[in-house]
Amino acid sequence: PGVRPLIAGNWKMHGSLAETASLAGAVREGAAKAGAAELLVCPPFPYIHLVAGQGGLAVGGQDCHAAAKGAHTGDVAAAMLKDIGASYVILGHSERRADHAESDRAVRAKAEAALAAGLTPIVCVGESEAQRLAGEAEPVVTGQLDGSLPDGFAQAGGVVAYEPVWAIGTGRTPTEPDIAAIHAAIRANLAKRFGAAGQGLRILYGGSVKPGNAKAILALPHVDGALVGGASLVAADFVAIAAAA
Ligand code: G2H
Repeated sequence: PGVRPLIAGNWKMHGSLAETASLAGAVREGAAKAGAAELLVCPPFPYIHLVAGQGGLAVGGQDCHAAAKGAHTGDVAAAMLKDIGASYVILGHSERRADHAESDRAVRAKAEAALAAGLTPIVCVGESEAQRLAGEAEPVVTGQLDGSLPDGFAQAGGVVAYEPVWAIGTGRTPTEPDIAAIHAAIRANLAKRFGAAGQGLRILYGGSVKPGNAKAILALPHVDGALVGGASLVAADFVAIAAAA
């Protein structure tokens, strides 16, 4: 019952042409074992075309620009991602918020561009370790949602990813009750803002998801999938995570 889980691999800035082709092939071969979950991989921009359009796997970008086109050297438009076969785009990942000073407002503008191009945005939110220790995780996350999600988000089936910054690539994760508490707060925020449409949106957990912890995390209420970094670079691990959903 409920929504179809989404298991998304964020390949970040990893892989060569050859490695990407082989990883995508191995994930595709393993997809049969992934059960009911929807599988998504998000390669670096130059490799998206390698993976897209071959069936079995949805493909997404890791960012897009807020403008439809124009003089923005080095940037990529949402419509370009759509054009080469992407159906999703990750937006506002904490690494982009940190490396490129992306604000909630900027993320919202990008999400609007994604919706206009027919891409499903996966908007990332999450507290820092200092915010967690100060007991501010929940207001930080709901504040990011208020600022980052555009009005058309729910109607388009947008996805939220909760990624505590201190759990990313560190091997540390919040406790199960802590994950459940934030996911419940995200659900309440979505329901308050979007009504019934907010109830059916998928909320992913991200941050050091591995085959060993996936089952427990994915069984929590309001955890509708995972955004997986490091473990998504090993096809067998990624497929095992999907099988746990
Ligand atoms: C969090 C996650 C994927 P990892 O950034 O977005 O990465 O699983 O390596 O913590």
